[in-house]
Amino acid sequence: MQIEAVTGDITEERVDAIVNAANSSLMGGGGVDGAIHRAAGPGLLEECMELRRTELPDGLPVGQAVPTAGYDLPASWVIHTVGPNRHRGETDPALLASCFTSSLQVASDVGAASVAFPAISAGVFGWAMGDVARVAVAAVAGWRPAEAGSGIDLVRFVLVDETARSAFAAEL
Ligand code: AR6
Repeated sequence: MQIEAVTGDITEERVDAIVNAANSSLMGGGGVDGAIHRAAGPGLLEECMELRRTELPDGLPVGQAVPTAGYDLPASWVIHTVGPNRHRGETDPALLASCFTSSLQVASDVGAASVAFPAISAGVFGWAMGDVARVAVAAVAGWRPAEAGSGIDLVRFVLVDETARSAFAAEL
């Protein structure tokens, strides 16, 4: 599995699945969540509302992941995960690592071969970029699929600027 770090806008990534740094409500928000909902169009919010009505009446727990279609995005899938919020005292790196491993498992389950991640929890949720990079790279590099035969061959971290990219590159 190739793992790389680039600068860019994750909504433009031509990969099978992009990961959204969402919140438990799945109703959109600011940051990368807002950008993904804007670029995907209204179908994404409709599917998220349907998920809330059916499988997730209490919302998506921190550290877990759920897939939707990608709608108007180049990516076929959006995998929504909820990072730990440092401003709420959620400082356990295992919760952040779980966002990455749960998202990879969901990506594998839907048959994605390439996955792009943002720096989950490094924005509104208040984690330092260096901490996110360390946890993210260790989690992805150490991840093994629940069953043999995962077809994921590319994981790309898509970061907003060169400072963030170099934090990830240092860990890689
Ligand atoms: N492409 C790649 N990275 C981006 C993009 C983009 N288009 N836009 C922002 N980032 P954040 P969080 C970076 O705040 O900390 C939302 O309101 C951003 O610069 O998006 O997990 C949700 O609804 C930062 O480095 O996610 C939640 O309520 C990183 O993505 C809450 O924010 C993550 O920042 C989640 O907070």
